Amino acid sequence: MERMKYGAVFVVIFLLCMVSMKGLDHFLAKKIIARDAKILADKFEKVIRNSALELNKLPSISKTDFKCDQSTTENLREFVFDASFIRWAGVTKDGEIFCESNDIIRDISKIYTHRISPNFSFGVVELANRKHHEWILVRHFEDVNYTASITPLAPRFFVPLECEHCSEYTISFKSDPMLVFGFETFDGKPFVSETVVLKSPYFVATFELSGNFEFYKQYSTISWLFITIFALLFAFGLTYLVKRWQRHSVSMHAQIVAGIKHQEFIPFYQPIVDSRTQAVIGCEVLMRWQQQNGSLIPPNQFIPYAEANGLIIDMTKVLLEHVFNDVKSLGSKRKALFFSINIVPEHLDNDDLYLLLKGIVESSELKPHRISLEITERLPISDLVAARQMLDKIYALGIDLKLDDAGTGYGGFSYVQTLGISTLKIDKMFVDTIGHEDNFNAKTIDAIISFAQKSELSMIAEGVENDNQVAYLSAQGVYLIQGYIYSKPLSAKQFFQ
Ligand code: G
Ligand code: G
Ligand code: MN
Repeated sequence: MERMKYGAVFVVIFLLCMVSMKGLDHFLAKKIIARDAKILADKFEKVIRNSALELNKLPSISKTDFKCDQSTTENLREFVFDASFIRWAGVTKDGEIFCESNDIIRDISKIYTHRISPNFSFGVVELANRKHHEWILVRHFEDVNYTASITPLAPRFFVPLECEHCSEYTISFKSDPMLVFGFETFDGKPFVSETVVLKSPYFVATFELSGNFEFYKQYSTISWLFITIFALLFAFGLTYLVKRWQRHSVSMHAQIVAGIKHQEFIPFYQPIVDSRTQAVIGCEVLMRWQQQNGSLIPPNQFIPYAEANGLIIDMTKVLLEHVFNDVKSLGSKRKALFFSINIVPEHLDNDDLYLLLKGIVESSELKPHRISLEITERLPISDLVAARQMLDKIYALGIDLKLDDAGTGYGGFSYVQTLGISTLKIDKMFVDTIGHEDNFNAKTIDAIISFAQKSELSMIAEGVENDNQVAYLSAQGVYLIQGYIYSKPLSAKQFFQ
């Protein structure tokens, strides 16, 4: 069962990893293809611009003056020889050739051109077999033209490709006259395609590079072997971590359950002192985990887990029983100190806490006014009305409620009123700002105090560490102090002495 579970976890992680690596590879391939498409489009533009500059070097002509003799033919021939991309040039009009650089028999009657600047046109001659085409650049005069044939760019000349028949490109001039041409060398179906838009003051053309699966594969940079090995290792590692984490939480859970059974959650007591008289008037009960091996674990190592996993309820029960026993055996003759117990919102979800408190109040010397609850503002209460109904039952026993960590969390004014809070515990965070009046929170402590006074709430300041803080608080009317200045949390023995 266990094996199958982790097997499934492994397979899921493995597949997810494969899919995402392949996705990444695809993404990268598309990026490189897009870059190559841009290179190709730039080359195309450059060839045309270059050829136009070359054609501009030829002398101006008109039909009446022009004679095709030995010297003009020779000039054209030299021109073609010098020009980079031009393989034929001629003087033409309406598909008729008057003079040409070399006597290749060519038919320029089927020429489709597109105006690309005031006196230049770009075009294609469609050849009989339609497999190839010629690029044509025309320089216009009044009644006669220079026409040049340009070597078309085959993609394989500059896109690093091993496959001959796996890609094509098309260039389309969308405006009138529509002109579409390209290289159709495809085997199979197009798989990827990237588009670049060419814009000049005279025209807008769309350049599109497409390829079949074979073409796409060349751009793929992460191999299947690597992906598989990586995914295997990754899945192994992650499954191992998941397993460890599960074991850890299972053992945490099991250990706490055993700890509850053996009543290992014991109270420490931190005195709360009236700074006017220096008298201890009560204490906060702080949980410690005393394991059978003798180690004492502080709450931050298990309380968050216990609070999140529904274990805190039973732990609080164990804790309360210890408090009750401590009072009975060590503190019965002592004066009426109160014991402030930490609870979480979940404690108010059902009758358990209420019944436990009721039992203690009815059967022991711990009178209700000596028990107090503190609920933290750090955790939200989902149903305030239901919580208040439960609290009313507890209040009826004579037990009151303090707001712990006041000012740090979800509470707020309405919360205090709705829940019927008796006392605010001013968090250490705000006490720490005393003497640092530049701090923003320094204003907050005054606000909290004045809110409490207006609402007629009692106050206890937490985390008080020096005389300065005591003096400041005292000047504001806050006399009940809990903090290292008086005492750290103490074991039962130390506290009751
Ligand atoms: O004891 P210590 O001083 O380290 O307390 C650490 C935190 O653990 C405090 O924020 C306190 O609110 C919380 N804590 C201590 N005891 C209990 C307890 O019995 N129940 C709950 N819910 N929290 C506790
Ligand atoms: O439940 P609450 O978060 O209020 O618990 C009070 C916490 O503050 C406990 O962890 C307790 O040990 C700690 N504490 C109490 N007094 C002082 C103090 O003066 N200084 C410091 N640093 N911590 C304190
Ligand atoms: Mn507390």
